[in-house]
Amino acid sequence: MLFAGVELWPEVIPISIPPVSIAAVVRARVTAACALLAIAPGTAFARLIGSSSDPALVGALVETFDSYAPAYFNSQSFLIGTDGFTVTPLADELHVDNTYCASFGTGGSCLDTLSNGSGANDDFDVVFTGAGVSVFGFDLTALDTDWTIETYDTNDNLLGSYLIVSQSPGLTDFDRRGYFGATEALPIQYFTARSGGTDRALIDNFAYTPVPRAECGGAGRTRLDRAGDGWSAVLTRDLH
Ligand SMILES: [Ca+2]
Ligand SMILES: [Ca+2]
Repeated sequence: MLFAGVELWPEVIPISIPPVSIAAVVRARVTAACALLAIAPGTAFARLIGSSSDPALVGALVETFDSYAPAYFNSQSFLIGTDGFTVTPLADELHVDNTYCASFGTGGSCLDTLSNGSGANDDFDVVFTGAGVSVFGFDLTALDTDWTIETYDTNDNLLGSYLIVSQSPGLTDFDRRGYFGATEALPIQYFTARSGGTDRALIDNFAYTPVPRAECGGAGRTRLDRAGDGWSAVLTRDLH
């Protein structure tokens, strides 16, 4: 283009780009995350966790039970901040013990499947707080009968079923040590532990990773704040 004999740079035609709000981006990401959580169980991620050093447990909260004095209970919550889980036997009681944990390689207090006056009591449920967990695992020792663990989502759908075989007679005495955990395609809201008999076993160093309580399908909580001349987006984690 020439003007009065002066050659100018080729005309630059401004392109009108509709502003894309960060709000829309965040909403899209929340929607994508919710879609990911809706993956059918068993199609991805679901697997047994067999060691406390499994990469899936990196950053997990760990309940050592050490802050709890020995006591029997019908139902007991174990919390770290607002996150945690509640252990409830199907009948009778369970026990926080500090006598035998160290003998089996853990320490302090641990969860003992012994009921006050009723012998071993190893049928119980564990319900996680909030939106559940993405993974959990724990030391399991002194196990002398088979356990079946079933994991469920918040809608009571079965996610996974695992058989934990007795540690004896393969292992003896204080060498009866093992680890069990699981991660699933959907958040785990609770699991059930059912025994093939009645046996006294110990659980310690219970690791779990809470699922952020971002709401899906209208239940989510995304906070968008207008700051100064531009949008700042804050995806909050609902911890109540
Ligand atoms: Ca402990
Ligand atoms: Ca036992």
